[in-house]
Amino acid sequence: MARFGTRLAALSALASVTIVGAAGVTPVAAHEPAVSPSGATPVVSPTPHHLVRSGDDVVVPGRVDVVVDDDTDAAALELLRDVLHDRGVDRVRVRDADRPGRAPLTIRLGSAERPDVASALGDTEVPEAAEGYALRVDDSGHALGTVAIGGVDPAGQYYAVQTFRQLLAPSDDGGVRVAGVSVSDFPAMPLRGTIEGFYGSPWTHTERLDQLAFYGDVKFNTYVYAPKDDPYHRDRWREPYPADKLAELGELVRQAGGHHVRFTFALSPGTSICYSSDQDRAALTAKLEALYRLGVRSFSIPLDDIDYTTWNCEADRETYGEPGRAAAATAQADLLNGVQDGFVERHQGVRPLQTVPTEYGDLNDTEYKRVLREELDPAVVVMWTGPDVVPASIAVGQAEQASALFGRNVFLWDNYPVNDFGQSAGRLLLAPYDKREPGLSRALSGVVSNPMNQAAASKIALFTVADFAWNDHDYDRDRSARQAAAYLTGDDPQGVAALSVFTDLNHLAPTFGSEPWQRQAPRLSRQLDTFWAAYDDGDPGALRDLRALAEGVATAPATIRATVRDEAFLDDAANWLDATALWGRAMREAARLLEAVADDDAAGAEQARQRMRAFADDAGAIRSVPGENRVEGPVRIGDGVVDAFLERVEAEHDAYLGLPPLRNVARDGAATQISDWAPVYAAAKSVDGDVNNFSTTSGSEAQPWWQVDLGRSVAVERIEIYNRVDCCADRVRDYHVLVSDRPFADSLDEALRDENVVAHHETEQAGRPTTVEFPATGRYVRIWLSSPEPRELNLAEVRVLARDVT
Ligand code: LTM
Repeated sequence: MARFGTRLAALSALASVTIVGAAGVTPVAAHEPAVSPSGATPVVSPTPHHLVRSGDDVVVPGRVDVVVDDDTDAAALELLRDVLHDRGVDRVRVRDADRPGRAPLTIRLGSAERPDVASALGDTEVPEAAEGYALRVDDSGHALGTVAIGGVDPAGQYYAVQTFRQLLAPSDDGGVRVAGVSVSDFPAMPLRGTIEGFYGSPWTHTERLDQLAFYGDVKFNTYVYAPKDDPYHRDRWREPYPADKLAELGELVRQAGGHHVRFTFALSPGTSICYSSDQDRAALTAKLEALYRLGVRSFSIPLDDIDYTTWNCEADRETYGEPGRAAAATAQADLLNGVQDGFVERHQGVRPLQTVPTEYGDLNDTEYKRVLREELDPAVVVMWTGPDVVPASIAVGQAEQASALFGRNVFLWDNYPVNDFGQSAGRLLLAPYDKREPGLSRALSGVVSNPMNQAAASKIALFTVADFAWNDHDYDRDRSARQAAAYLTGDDPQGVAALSVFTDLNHLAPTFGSEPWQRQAPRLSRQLDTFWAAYDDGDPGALRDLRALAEGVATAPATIRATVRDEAFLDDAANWLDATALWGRAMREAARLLEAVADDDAAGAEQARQRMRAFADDAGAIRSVPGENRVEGPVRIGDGVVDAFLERVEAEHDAYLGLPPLRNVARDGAATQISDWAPVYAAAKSVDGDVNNFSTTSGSEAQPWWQVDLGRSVAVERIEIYNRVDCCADRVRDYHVLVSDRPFADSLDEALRDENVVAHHETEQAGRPTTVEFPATGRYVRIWLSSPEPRELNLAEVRVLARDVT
């Protein structure tokens, strides 16, 4: 519990809003500024359904009485003690209602129906919903203050204390005050939390313990344990957990319970199960039994990402007929109904079984879904990932459709902010939850987020998912993101500002297509647009603003390291922070370059340009941490914004030097290669401006080549070769890069002998794009792989930078 104190210190500081007595009723406004101005209503996350000012703030003295009874929730009481202690209340007396009070402040904590709590709540409405609570802070009538904290159930009490924590703030005299408010609150979604359901390196035990404590803070009540790469969860699902793993699971179950989180144990037998085998069913139940003995009361049998059109045993053909979608659904329903009847319903306190069907990410009415709808026990909870596996948006109508298809309100498994797939190579996905329509709580039984392999770095997105799940109607993306930054920095204003620079530079969400649906670096790109407009207008303040912007980026990492109290977050983000500092330094040099141009200082401009390039190259060479991002790659920060800005600065410098603009003429060219591996890896993929896809030759060429016909002769200055982002960091390749005005000969040797050809031999530096400096004039550019292995060439992007006079 030692770390709990540290976490609380950060949490309590989060509530450092200035609260001044202001009687009157102020409903929570959806677009309220995150830092409350003096006298304003405090900002609480997740956003309460109803929070109004009910009176003046109440001083929190050094002595507080907490009135409890047997129904007071132990976790809520422990949290309350910690919160008070952390705020300097050194004498907390816990007593029952019959004993007289002595302290200047009395907190009544328990069931909202307890007479003394109900009376102190006055006209504050107690919601009916499970996990709801009412809270009232009152100093009226006498000099003594009262806080009534009443839960609909034990979880409600705990969530009320989480809200109380955020109502505390320093007062002008150096003491602490609690905001004079009345709160009626409840979760919109019954199930809220995460599913550790990604591929790649599972979270560590320490990370899971930390996550579970965090879930309590953000009012998540669900954690589904389903790491694809835990062998005992999926590949070797029949085998019992070894004793040490079981002991860890037991500790997680206890940690979850202490934070009102339901530890949901998932077992994925679908890759090898024989549905009709009594032995397999017994193995499955035995595994669930072992977890039940540890205290688990919630179970899931996910059947995602399996082949459902073949059987794993001949017996299934005899029992369920020829394999196919309908037969698969019958077999799965049979298995799941068996677990629901034979295990869940025969064990006390176990919640309805959960599953992920094999068709989980679409809205097509198939035979599979029809059979499941008709044959699956209605008690079984069915997950759905949205209209797609990684959907860009989810509308209420789509959730209603899915619920109709599965015959029950579906449980959303939202693949957000998961980063276990190719397009997120080298990325941290830090954009707030977005494009989930308010009103989804009506059509869903809940939402769990599938987070990143980096647990602590996922907290930013998870904080915002929790906000949405609790109150989807009042969800405000920007306010939630700001509150997440405040949570991580203990509301340090500089820390919040630096974190928002950093999250802006990593403002992406999981995306399967090539078009990101969350815009990268939206704020910086707006700021740079404003700068260029002012610069083009000759505004003398433009360069000053640019310097400030560059400074903000360059110094954000150090500020984050000084203010974020979550060491695990800093570890997860380390390489991205390092890269941000370097991009910021490159931007500083860009500002210097433009200043030198304005001062007609040619030497200064040239030196600044070289330093700018060097910082940018170093930033581009930083890679994700091996074993963290499932798909490793160069760390990508503000891509498409910062790099484009630096290119524009170079163009300004070129114009100053009287050079025609340098342009990537490959984008207009016709790309071909010696052979194609498959149409999706066509040569043209290397000139489409998207580094997420790539071209590949057939895999068996002795001397593979790729080329682009530029359509006309141009003055080539530089060629940049980008390898696949998601592989081969350790491979060092040798290239011959040739430019010619005439088509090339068939063999490299012959081509090199051609006097029309200008060739460079370049050895790739691991993890960096290869830059080949020319000049040469020509229409054709060819890249020949000259190292013997591999016998294929795969290129993400080739940029041919030419001084284009036309
Ligand atoms: O989404 C589901 C149900 N299954 C898998 C996840 O395990 C995986 O993390 C995500 C993202 O790659 N995609 C899936 O299909």
